[in-house]
Amino acid sequence: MEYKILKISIADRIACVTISRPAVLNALNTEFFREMDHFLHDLQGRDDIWVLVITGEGKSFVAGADISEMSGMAPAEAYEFSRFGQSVFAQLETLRIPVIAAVNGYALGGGCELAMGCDFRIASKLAKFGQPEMNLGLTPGYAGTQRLSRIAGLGNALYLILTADTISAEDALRMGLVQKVCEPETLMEDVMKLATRIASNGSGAVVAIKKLIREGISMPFEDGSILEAKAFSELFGEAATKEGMIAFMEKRKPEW
Ligand code: CO8
Repeated sequence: MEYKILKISIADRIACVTISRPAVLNALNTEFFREMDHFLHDLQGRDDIWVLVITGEGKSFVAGADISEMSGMAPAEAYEFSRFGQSVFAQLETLRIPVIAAVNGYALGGGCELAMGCDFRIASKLAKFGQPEMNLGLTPGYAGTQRLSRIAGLGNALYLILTADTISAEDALRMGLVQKVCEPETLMEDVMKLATRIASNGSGAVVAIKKLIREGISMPFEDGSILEAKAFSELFGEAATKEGMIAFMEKRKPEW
C-alpha cells in the first residue's frame, strides 16, 4: 500500500510512524484509519520490529477526528466511522510489541484517544490534552469514555470530558495520563532513547510483559497471576532468558 498520511521510518528494531496532515493539525480521516489499519496488520507479521513510536508532524500530535469529514455523516455512517476507529486503536493494544505515543503538540478528541490506545505517553512541554467533543455536541467516539477512566481514574475522566477543558502536559502528568514530560527540542531524542532501551531487552520478556498487563487488567487478580506464572515459566525455555541470567553472573551485558 502506498501511504499518503503516514510517514514510516524503521531502524534498529524501532518503527516510527509520523502522522502527516499538518494543514489540518493531523486530523484523523478515513484515509488515516485505512493506512494505520494496513500498517498494523503488516506489523503483526514482522519479528524484526520490537517497538513502535507514534508522533505527529508540525505543532500538533492530532487535533481530533476530521470535523469536516464528520460533519456530513448520517448516524449509520458515524457508527461505522466510530467502530472502525475503535478497532484500529484496539490493535495498538493487542499488538505484541510496546507502542509509545510521542505527543509533540495538540492531542485533542480523537488525538487524545489515539495517545491513550498507545501503551504509554511521553509528552513535549508544549503538548495539550483534552476531550473537547462536548463543544461539538458530541461524546468521544474512539473509546475515550472507556480508556480515560481506566488510565486517569473516574473523577479525571468525568472532569475532562464534561468540562471539555484543554490541559497542559504537566497537568496530564499529574493525572497519570502522561508518563514523562520533555523539552520540545529533545522529545524525539528522549523517546528514541526509551524505545532503544526497551528494544535492547530480550523480546520474549517484553512481549510477555505487555500481554500480561494488557490482558490481566480485565481479569480477576488470581487468573492474571496464573497467567503471569505461566508466561514467567515459559521464558525459562528461551535462550534469551538463560543468556540474561548467565550474563548477570558473568558480570557482562547480555548478547541478544
Ligand atoms: N478537524 C478538521 N480540521 C481541523 C481540526 C479537526 N479536528 N482541527 C484543526 N483543523 C484545521 C482548522 O480548521 C484549520 O484549517 P484552515 O486553516 O483551513 O482554517 C487548521 O486545521 C488549523 O487550525 P486552527 O487555525 O484552528 O489552529 P489554531 O492553532 O488556531 O487552533 C486548535 C488549534 C485549538 C487545536 C483548533 O484547531 C481546534 O480547536 N481544533 C478542533 C479540536 C477538536 O474539537 N477536536 C475534537 C474533534 S471531535 C473528535 O475528535 C471526535 C472523535 C471521535 C469520532 C468518532 C467518529 C464518529
